[in-house]
Amino acid sequence: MSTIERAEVFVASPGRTFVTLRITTSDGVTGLGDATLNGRELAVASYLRDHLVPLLVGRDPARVEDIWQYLYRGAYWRRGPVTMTAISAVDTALWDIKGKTAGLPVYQLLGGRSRDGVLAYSHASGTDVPELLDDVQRFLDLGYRAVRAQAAVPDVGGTYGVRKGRVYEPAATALPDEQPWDTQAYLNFAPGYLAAVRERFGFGFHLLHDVHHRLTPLEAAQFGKRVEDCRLFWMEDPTPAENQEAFRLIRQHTTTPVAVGENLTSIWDVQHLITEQLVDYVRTTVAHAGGLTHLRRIFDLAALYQVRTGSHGATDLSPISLAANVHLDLAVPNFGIQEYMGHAEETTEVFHGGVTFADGMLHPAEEPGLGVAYDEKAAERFPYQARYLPVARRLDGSVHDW
Ligand code: CS2
Ligand code: MG
Repeated sequence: MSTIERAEVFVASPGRTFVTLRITTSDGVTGLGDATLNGRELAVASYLRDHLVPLLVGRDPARVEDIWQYLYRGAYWRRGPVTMTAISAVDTALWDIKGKTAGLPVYQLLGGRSRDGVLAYSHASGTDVPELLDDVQRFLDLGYRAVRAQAAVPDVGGTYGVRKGRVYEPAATALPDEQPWDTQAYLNFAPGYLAAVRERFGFGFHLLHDVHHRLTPLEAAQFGKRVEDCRLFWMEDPTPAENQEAFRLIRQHTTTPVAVGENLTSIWDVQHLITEQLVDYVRTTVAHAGGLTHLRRIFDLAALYQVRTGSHGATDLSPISLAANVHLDLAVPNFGIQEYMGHAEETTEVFHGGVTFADGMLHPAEEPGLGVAYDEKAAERFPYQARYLPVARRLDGSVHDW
């Protein structure tokens, strides 16, 4: 019987910081997992190195479910982003190994292809409306059939989602950048630029928008109502989702579809959102919601309630977890859409292979496993750099949700 011989944790910053787990079996088969938690990377690296790796060595790598249950129930302290990101990385690496051992791409182990490709959306943004419209045009020209639109709100330095450079990277400073936020200014401005996008480009593509946790439930209901004529594919994270009941109010007032879950890390965190159909898309990911083993459970629960998948796929999810998500996206019956922001040049020097984009859709590699390789030698050229996500403050100086 093959056993887990070693598990190594790599922390490097090729374009941005990534934490990568590599498990090697006694047969010499390796599996990769993404353990990146934006702004708290070293916490997960330590959780893996100091607490999980000693428990993995010597185990049977084929026992994926058993190891998941052992790491989840055996911790006593359950759930939360650090624990679940660490478990996600182990789980993903074991599925990679299972695919390589079986000689099959991982999607074949998940039920095989249910669709020809995985519909993708990317991020158009602008420091003003004309720049946003040009950026939407750019993504349509690249073949995207779904585009997210975010524009800077005049005089509000803390508007979420406005890219500087090739890819949007919010974790950009050595300490949290405290940014001003004005909800009223956002509510006065954002519906207008979403309407301007529809005005210019029509309704022949999916238009998405990320509110990014900024509104109260009532403000979110008002916003959703205001943008109904824009026929959004979804409004994302309209209000913080710790209080799942808050979404009942939004549902009572608007038919704008709702997407939630990128920062939620277990089935229990989305249980009522799904079973009460308070959301239309669940955004949980392989990277942070327990790997393929747990994410598949979330997606199966969602399928019972006509909730579709819409996994997070920002730059801080490495090519490993993005690839794993696309393998699952390809197979699940209730797939909705996959976020795809792409990665920086430096990132692709360290992570080789993974998904390909063509004609608006993503495709996983056909080789056994997940189809991603990690070049630790190249990674040495990009030593770890501490980076934090911003913190938002209202105009009166009090902390707001970023
Ligand atoms: C965003 C992310 O991609 C998204 O929908 O919410 O940019 C998010 O802010 C970052 O991934 C947080 O690390
Ligand atoms: Mg988001």
